[in-house]
Amino acid sequence: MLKKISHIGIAVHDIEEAARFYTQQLGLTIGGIEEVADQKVKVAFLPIGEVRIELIQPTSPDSAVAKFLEKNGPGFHHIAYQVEDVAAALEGLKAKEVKTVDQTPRRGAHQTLIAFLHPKSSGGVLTELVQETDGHK
Ligand code: CMX
Repeated sequence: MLKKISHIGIAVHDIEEAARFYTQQLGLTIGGIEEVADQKVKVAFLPIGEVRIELIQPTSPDSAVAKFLEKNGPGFHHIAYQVEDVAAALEGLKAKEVKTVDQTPRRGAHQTLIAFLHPKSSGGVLTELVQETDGHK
């Protein structure tokens, strides 16, 4: 079902400030910054090999990421796996009694379809499934 790791999400208070470590000290390049209004976040992707580091900054105090930052401070937030068909993967996992955050897929950054599994079902690791669509950037 899983094809590869798509990205690793890191929660940050300020993308520009956090990105300095990845660009100036680790030598990565920002592939783009995008607002995902639906999730009340702004994200920056920094490609490394086939994987991307995703810096996530909340754009509203009631964003899930704002709540995470309040409780834990900045740091690792989620892992995202690429799948061929996110709706089918979600149904398959629900049938295996995995608790999901999303009941159906929704739009993610870069014209992807995404769904989150609940950390209570995955050993405390927030897990995202990602399907690239035709318009994927
Ligand atoms: N990793 C691990 N555990 C997490 C977590 C995370 N990133 N975020 C929240 N939790 C835990 C909390 O610590 C809490 O645990 P306890 O019950 O043991 O205290 C539990 O999940 C519930 O957390 P909460 O703060 O009460 O928040 P909610 O129930 O409102 O929401 C969650 C939790 C995971 C459902 C919500 O954060 C969510 O929907 N996340 C997915 C959406 C998201 O993060 N989008 C931004 C990503 C951007 C992108 O890549 O597109």
